[in-house]
Amino acid sequence: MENRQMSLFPSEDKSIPPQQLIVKKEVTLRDIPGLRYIENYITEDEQSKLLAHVDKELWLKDLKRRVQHYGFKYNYKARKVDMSMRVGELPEWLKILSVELYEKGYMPKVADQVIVNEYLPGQGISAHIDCEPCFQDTIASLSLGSSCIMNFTHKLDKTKKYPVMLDPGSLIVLSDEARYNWLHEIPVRKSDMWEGVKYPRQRRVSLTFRKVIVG
Ligand SMILES: O=C(O)CCC(=O)C(=O)O
Repeated sequence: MENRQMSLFPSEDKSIPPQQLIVKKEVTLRDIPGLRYIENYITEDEQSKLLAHVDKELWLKDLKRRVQHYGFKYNYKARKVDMSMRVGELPEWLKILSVELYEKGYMPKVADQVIVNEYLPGQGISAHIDCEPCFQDTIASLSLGSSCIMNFTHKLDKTKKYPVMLDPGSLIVLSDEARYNWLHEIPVRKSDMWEGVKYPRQRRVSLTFRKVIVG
């Protein structure tokens, strides 16, 4: 976001409005090593600004859900990305976030590829592990607009399955085991049950940051 004056992180600075002082809580899951979940990574205001950027851009409509690809186009069918798929630098509003993810230690390198996914109620993404030869270890995904449950299933032992509630404004980071040994999916449904409460889904947009392996 150009000229962004806000930090993504809470601060003691009394001049910062209360909305930006929401506590950022990080959760790691004992059963899924390498999975980090950061609540309130960005504020509601920052979500709205990011959504405004997203909504100015063109959507690709070749999947069941709409997507946008930045940096490199990813070929879902061939599970491939190479220099011929380079579509240019990340736009400034994504570059700022990529650099922040690196500087705050969430990603070991600055991401050079971002996929924006849009999920309307009733849309999801099937269980998968992100292409191993295409992208480096750590992958980070920012949720905007709506909550949803993401299920993690161990690739060798399908009885190991854990739902993780992704709140709007949260960040999820997959590295090591979580990146390579666990499938993640967003079930196709219109609402999620979490701790006995029903959460109807609204439009959710995610920004997923990756570092491409080239050559
Ligand atoms: O929507 C998300 O948070 C995850 C997206 C995802 O898994 C993908 O693009 O491969």
